[in-house]
Amino acid sequence: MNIIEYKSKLSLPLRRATLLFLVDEERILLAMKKRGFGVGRWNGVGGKPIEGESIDQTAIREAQEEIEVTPQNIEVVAILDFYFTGNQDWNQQVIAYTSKSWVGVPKETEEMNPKWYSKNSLPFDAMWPDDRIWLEPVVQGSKVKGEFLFGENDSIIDKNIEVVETL
Ligand code: 8OG
Repeated sequence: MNIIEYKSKLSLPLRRATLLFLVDEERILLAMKKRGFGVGRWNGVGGKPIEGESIDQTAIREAQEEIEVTPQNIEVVAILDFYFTGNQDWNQQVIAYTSKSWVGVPKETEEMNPKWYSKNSLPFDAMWPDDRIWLEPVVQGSKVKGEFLFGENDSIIDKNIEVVETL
């Protein structure tokens, strides 16, 4: 199975979710997901839009809810389509953002436990397996479009990655 075959069988458009990373010159803020999809992994903060909300508003609200900061200058840095052979309900398009300024101090909540990492030493072994592929160029300042097809045990069975000028 490859992405083209898989997509040809899909009937619904992809649901969207956000993912946001606070960044400074040398560091990136990750957070340990304490419950739900992706539990036990370091990740950015984010989630699904609620009714009437723009996707940018979702990114900001989720940061407020999950680590109690308000991002001030969000920028889209990646658009990633994730497909799962095992369960179509997990399919989603993730809009990834960075923000170089924010109000508040990242704080642990019921959902996430934040921690700063050096951009040069991300804990990829405890992150989604695709992050090695797209987050690496993103932390170096590139913008990325990607598609990933996951098989059993979170294995990536097909992918397309493109560095782009604008998203
Ligand atoms: O609301 P929910 O708990 O489903 O949010 C899932 C979060 O995980 C959301 O911020 C999007 C993010 N996410 C995926 N897949 C991947 C992935 O493969 N890598 C990373 N880094 N984040 C992902 O849904």
